[in-house]
This record gives sequence, C-alpha cells and structure tokens, in this order.
Amino acid sequence: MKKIFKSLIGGVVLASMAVSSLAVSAANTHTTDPNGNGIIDIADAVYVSGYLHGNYEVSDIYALDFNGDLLVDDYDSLAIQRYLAKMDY
Ligand SMILES: [Ca+2]
Ligand SMILES: [Ca+2]
Repeated sequence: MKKIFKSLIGGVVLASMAVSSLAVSAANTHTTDPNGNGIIDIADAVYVSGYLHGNYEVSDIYALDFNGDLLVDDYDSLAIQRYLAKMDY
C-alpha cells in the first residue's frame, strides 16, 4: 500500500510539472519591443537593464515587460536574451 501511495504522489508531481511547463509555453507567446525601434535585439535587453539600474525613465513601462508577467525585472532582460537564442523564455 505504501508503495502504491508513493507512486501515486510521483504521478501527481509529474502531472503538475507537465501543467506548469504548458503554462510557461503559453506565456511565451507574449513579446514586446522594449525600446520601440521595431526589432527585438540585444539592445532591448540592455534597455531593460538600463531602466532597472535607474539610468533613465521610460514612457511605456508595459513595453519593458517582455515575458508578460506584469513585472519589470531582470527576468525580462533574460527573457529577451533567451528569445534571441531561440530558447524558451
Ligand atoms: Ca527593439
Ligand atoms: Ca516581466
């Protein structure tokens, strides 16, 4: 019985991991152009980092939220780099 319970828990963990990876994939359809020049390149990652370091203010804060999680943080800069490397972000 104990062994059955353990494998049931393992199945639940695997199932929830599958669900979260699907959720991440769905979130990855969201992209923005942080510096608004019409292309997504490394300059956008630098732009997000510059904003986070207080180098300048921006007029469209939503454009900096590259990964669409409603936060502007280092993960957006990382997401741009991963996007450019054609990785999931
Ligand atoms: Ca851009
Ligand atoms: Ca974000």
